[in-house]
Amino acid sequence: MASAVGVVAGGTAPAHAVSGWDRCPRGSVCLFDGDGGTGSMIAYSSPQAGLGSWDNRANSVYNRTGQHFMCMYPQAQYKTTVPNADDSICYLGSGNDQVELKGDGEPLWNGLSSIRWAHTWRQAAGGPEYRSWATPLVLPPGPAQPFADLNGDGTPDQLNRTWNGHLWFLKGDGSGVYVGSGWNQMTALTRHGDFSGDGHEDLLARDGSGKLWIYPGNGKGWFGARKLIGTGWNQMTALQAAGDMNSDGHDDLLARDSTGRLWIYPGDGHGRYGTRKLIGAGGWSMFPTVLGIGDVDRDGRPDLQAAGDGDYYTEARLYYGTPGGSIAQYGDNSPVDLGDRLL
Ligand SMILES: [Ca+2]
Ligand SMILES: [Ca+2]
Ligand SMILES: [Ca+2]
Ligand SMILES: [Ca+2]
Repeated sequence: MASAVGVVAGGTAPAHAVSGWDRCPRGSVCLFDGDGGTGSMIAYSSPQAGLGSWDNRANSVYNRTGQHFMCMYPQAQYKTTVPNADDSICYLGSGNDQVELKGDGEPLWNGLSSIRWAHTWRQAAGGPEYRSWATPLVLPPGPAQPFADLNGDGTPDQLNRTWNGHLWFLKGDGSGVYVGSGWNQMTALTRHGDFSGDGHEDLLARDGSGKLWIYPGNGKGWFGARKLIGTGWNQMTALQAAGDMNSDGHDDLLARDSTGRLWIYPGDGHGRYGTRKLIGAGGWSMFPTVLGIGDVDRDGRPDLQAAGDGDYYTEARLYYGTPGGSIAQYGDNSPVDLGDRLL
């Protein structure tokens, strides 16, 4: 196998040679035919659907890849012995994990035959790179949502940036459509609005140098050629599009600066922004998340949720959009206890 490097222990060892687990090169998963990293070793740099001469031979395994998720199977092709049998081992480790395989009662007593590791659980267990997501409701086709509907089918959809910077469009049926690569260079991404004025929802992205780009949506879930909106946006610690906050018919952008103030940048419907207006005088830095959640009170103006980690629970505060394009906190100053719910 091209990616495998066989190393045979024993023979004439050079002075100060590493031994045991330490023989395993960084970036590799190593199999040993002895316990505790002893005996012969083979190192792999990529997952193995079959182990060749190492089939059923390993007694200990060292995941030194830095990738936290690994699954080990008793059959080739990442299969268990009997369908639905719980005789594979999948685990979340540190990415630097030493595993003994053949203790009494261990699932892999009869031997390891394939092994896979990845940055995400779903990939290690054989799922797709993108997050599998399906809308809980099957709705008839309807008009496009005010936002959160990139393909205009009347139902909200998602974008998923994976660990390696790939962007996927998830339309809500469990499938994923690959949009492109290189998205990890972006330090902020936000959608929820038609900023170019063509009726299709767009994506805004800030790169590492502080440039803010618009990726115009094509109405099908992916994007046309990007255009530069402006520079200097890396002074902002959060960017969030939340819809048309000031009720002028154009979707707007919210930005939090490093002193915790919240600003609205009114969109002009052509991918540019007018003079910003302060809507939060300070204190917004306590919320890691500022989220446009749509029109909660159905007054026609989009509303906001701000959420952060409290001492004992996730807390969130709801802010209603007000006439004139500002916001007002719902209720008193107490945060809402959301328990462990996700937003
Ligand atoms: Ca949709
Ligand atoms: Ca657009
Ligand atoms: Ca507006
Ligand atoms: Ca509202």
